[in-house]
Amino acid sequence: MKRLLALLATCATILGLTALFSPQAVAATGCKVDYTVTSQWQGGFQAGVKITNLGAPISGWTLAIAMPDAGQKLVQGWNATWSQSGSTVTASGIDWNRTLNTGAAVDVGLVGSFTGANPKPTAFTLNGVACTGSVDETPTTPNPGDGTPVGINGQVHVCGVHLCNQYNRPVQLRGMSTHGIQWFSQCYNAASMDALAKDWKADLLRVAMYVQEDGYETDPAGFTSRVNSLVDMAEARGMYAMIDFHTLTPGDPNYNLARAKTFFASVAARNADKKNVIYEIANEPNGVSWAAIKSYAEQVIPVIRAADPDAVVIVGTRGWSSLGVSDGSSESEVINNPVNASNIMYTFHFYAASHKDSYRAALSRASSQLPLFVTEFGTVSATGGGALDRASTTTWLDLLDQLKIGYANWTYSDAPESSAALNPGTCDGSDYSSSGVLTESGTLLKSRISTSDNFPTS
Ligand code: IDC
Repeated sequence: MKRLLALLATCATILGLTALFSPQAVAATGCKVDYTVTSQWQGGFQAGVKITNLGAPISGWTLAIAMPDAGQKLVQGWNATWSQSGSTVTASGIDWNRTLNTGAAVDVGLVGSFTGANPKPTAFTLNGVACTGSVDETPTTPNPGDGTPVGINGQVHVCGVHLCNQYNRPVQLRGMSTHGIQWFSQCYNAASMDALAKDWKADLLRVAMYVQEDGYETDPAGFTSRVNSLVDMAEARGMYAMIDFHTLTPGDPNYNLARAKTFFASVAARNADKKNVIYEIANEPNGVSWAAIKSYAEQVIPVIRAADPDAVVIVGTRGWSSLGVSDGSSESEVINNPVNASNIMYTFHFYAASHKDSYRAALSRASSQLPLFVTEFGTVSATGGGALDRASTTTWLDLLDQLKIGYANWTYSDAPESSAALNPGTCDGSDYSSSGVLTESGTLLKSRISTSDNFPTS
């Protein structure tokens, strides 16, 4: 027996399988870094950095990125504390990503400037240990041959009451909304985006950027970068990205008019050449008249059009984007007084356990008159919690499918609330694909979204 083991061990060594037999080699060591330049412009760039811990669990980390010279300057970074000394750029873990178990990964990112050519990193260390690494250039733009939603449909536009693709044929985009990116940025990384694109076969990622509640107003430049980075991650996987200016409290979008103009001028200029971006200018106006919402829209839309003339813009509606129904009004206030702009759609939201037949009737009536997009809905009550209402959700989704109205579900996150698609704790790990990570709501939505799109191509 001993001889047999020795023989096996020798064969294993020859085959490079020593780890199976030698206890010391079982624990992997070191780290892996994937550094991706997600976009680059004259004198500047943005990069995403995925750090995977291949060693023992660590409760704090510092990544050092060696640049060939000091010609590259860190401008800002996110998801870590960033600094630069000479030609070394460092990032240290923060509260929620400080602990990295074996195999766990964290996504951070930076914006930098450079003179001459953009220098590429030459080495990475994590807590002083050398990492294996890869440096990728900007991902290629989706094209028709790649079979992705953006590759097939290209730049979308409004045609009659529908959203149409590059062949001028109506399409329904089905996908998921992030939770507030100020709270759940750990959920949006390469692994979770891969799962959304490949396993869920989602067409769309809605990027919910709250303006208040520790959102955009606290760090305009940082949130703008994070939104852009998610646009790039969606683009790299052929998904549309809906940039949601997530106003909620206060409900009058005019409170944030100046911020909206600044934000949209920036993201529209930066993303003008992309085909995958849709702008949603006010999540859920509430306690405010349709006239005030329309006035806001007519000031923000020209700012977007000036930078990105061909993108679809979606306008929130009265009563938490219920077309006025939750305020005792109806879609007729919009039909009788539409926003003075072309290539726009109107928002309709519902939460299946709270909003039923009267809301479905309003959506059905409106759908023959107004281009509509369900940019957010829940399978549960309007609080985002409570029991999943399977019957109402199914009735709603069947109706949206029949009317070819696009939708995004609240939320692709592991928030501890029943509207979330992922079980609590999922975003601390790297598995977003197995069925065990899905909540009841996530299981239902994945089964709906992953069915074939059959996008028309002629
Ligand atoms: C909820 C979140 C919850 C968070 C709250 C804060 O689910 O975790 O504490 O926002 O504002 C909406 C909003 C959306 C709400 C969601 C559920 O667009 O921001 O998210 N909802 O209440 N409209 C109807 C329901």
